[in-house]
Amino acid sequence: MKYRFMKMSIIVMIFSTLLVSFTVQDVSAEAVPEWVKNNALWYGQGDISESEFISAIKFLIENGIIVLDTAESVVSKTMEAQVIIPNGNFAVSGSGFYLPLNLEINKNTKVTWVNDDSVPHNIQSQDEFGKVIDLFNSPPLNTGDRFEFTFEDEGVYHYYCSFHPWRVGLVTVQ
Ligand SMILES: [Cu+2]
Repeated sequence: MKYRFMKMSIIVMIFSTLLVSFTVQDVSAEAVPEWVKNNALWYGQGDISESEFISAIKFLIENGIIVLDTAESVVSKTMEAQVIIPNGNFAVSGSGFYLPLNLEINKNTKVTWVNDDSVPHNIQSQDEFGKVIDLFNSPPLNTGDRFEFTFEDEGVYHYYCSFHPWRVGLVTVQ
């Protein structure tokens, strides 16, 4: 009898921990189905397996009875990517291409260009015909300077450096 009381205490502890670590919306005793409550008891008594007990918890999460705190922050999290302007990028000949030359990202990714070259560069957005457009346009970036732009819409975006117009790059947003 004492052993059984201990098992019940453990179940209560498990559920208390779950309730504290998750944001629980409209928690009422009625929201938790009877079979889930029974599962907790049966699990404590060793009548059902751990995986069966976990399925019950999963049911509560999938049906919005237990709401995970992290769900919203994952969706709104901004992704990040980088383009390096490498050393030697200024030279007409040579392989100082933007790294990567065609950056492929998802929507809502913040792209940071970093000037790793020994001379200033800028980033000027262009249309598909090479005409400068007012979308993402940086001031001159000295060595070590950064420029950021967040791409919110799908498409293929062209850019170049007005000091070294032979340097062109692409950002493809899916
Ligand atoms: Cu340049």
